[in-house]
Amino acid sequence: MEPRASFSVLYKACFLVVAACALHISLMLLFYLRNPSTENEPALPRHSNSTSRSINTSTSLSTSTSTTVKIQATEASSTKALERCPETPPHLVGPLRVEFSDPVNLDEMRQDPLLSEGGRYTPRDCVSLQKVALIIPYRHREDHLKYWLFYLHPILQRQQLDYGVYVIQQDGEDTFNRAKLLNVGYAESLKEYDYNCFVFSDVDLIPMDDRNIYRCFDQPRHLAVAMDKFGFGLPYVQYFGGVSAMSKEQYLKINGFPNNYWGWGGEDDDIYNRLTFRGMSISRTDGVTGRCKMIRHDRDKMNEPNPQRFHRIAHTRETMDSDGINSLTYKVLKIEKDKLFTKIIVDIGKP
Ligand SMILES: [Mn+2]
Repeated sequence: MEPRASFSVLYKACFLVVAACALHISLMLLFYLRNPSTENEPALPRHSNSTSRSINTSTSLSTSTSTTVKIQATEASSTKALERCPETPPHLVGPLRVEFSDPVNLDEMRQDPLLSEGGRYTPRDCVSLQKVALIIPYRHREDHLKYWLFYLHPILQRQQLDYGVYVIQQDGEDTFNRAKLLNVGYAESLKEYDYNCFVFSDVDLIPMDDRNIYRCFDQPRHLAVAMDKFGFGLPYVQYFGGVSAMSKEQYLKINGFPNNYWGWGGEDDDIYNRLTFRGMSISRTDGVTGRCKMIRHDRDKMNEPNPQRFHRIAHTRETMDSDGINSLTYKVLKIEKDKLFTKIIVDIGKP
């Protein structure tokens, strides 16, 4: 081939390549000018990706935020959803078998995870209608206390009470003073929790029907309605002994209980006088639901019938404003926490 011819071929080829390139560039330019965003095409997916990721992130963030909000709402609504317990507790069983012949074992009860130290219990599935302090005046009655704890804890739990058990032990061997110990129980239990109802129970009295609810009512409540020792009836209509319940307001309205009834008897009649003098009356359940059993026992030493009781009962009206929770003095010697009760050992002086 001639060099000139080969040059011409080369020239043509180069021209074609340049022309193709020019066409390509101009087409590209044209395409770009018509649709500028296309230039970002390689970037776009990343950008959109990052946008969508950031959207995702913010979505997931907002999702997680809304989840948190939802959780908080659920928590709030679950506390809100924890409704007041019903007026009639749903798990009551009615008449109960109460026997004092076989000894009781409290070990199993002490394992109860629903009970907390000091004999405290709060229902988990609803908000209890009342905060109840159970107050037991006490001395030398260990066996009776075992039965009381054995029978009462399950009953009080079925009754859906937010409760605590306080055993108020009179220290020393001087004459027993039930009413003063009850006053101490009122004052001491309130130091631990905002109780609004107080059940004052002898250690040897066990209800035979869990429908007799150990809480407070519009009027002071008498709970030992039909004791076996009185032939399952009341010894007299005004009887307010054994087990009774008063709201904080009712208790304060009568200035609490008398502090100067040393020995057996009379203090419950004084309390009855107080509540009538303040325009209140006794509330009770019926004579069947109100049945209860007393653990048979000999009279305690240093709890002889109080010979002054009749004289004192006759003067409640004059004495009640100066003798009561407003004049109570005592000294706490020891506070013991058992799983099933709080024992407060107290020096209340002597007659
Ligand atoms: Mn008794």
